[in-house]
Amino acid sequence: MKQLLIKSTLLPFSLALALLILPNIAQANGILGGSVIVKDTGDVTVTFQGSNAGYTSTLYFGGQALFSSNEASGTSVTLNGFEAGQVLTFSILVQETGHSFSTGSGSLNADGIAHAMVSNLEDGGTLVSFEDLYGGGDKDYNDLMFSFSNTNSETKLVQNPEPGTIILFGSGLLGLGAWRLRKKQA
Ligand SMILES: [Ca+2]
Repeated sequence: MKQLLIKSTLLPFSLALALLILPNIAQANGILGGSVIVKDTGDVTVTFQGSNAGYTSTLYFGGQALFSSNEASGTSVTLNGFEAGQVLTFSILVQETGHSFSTGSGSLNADGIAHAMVSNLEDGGTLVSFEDLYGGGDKDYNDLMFSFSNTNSETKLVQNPEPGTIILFGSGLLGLGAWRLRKKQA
């Protein structure tokens, strides 16, 4: 009976630990400096997903201004005629500072650092989150967010583990805790 009680106190602990680990895994899914690559030959729809920035920025594709961050979230533009595998470089121009930052590696940016985090979305497509301060600022990469249909990020180095892995990990901790207690009691 005593052991049963101990086990039930360990369960919330394991769950809390698993929850602590989860947000970090989700964040690791984003690839800083990743590229946006066309998946299938055809169109790409760009949708503004919102801004947490103090500054107003405009999203550009080449020389073409797509939309500004003071427009409503959900505003979208469809770009036509891409080839599968084509790398698309988007950039933001920050109105207040005049700085411009591109997707991809930092080599395209004046401060030499990557400014865009690229995540693969579950339903296909990518989410790109920009940091809008020269030098990286607070590096939270959530100042401006855009989604791109029919695209992939180029690397799959870091992936979300299967949900089953987390459950196994959690129950493993639970088992370890119970084992330790059993040993103590013996
Ligand atoms: Ca920021």
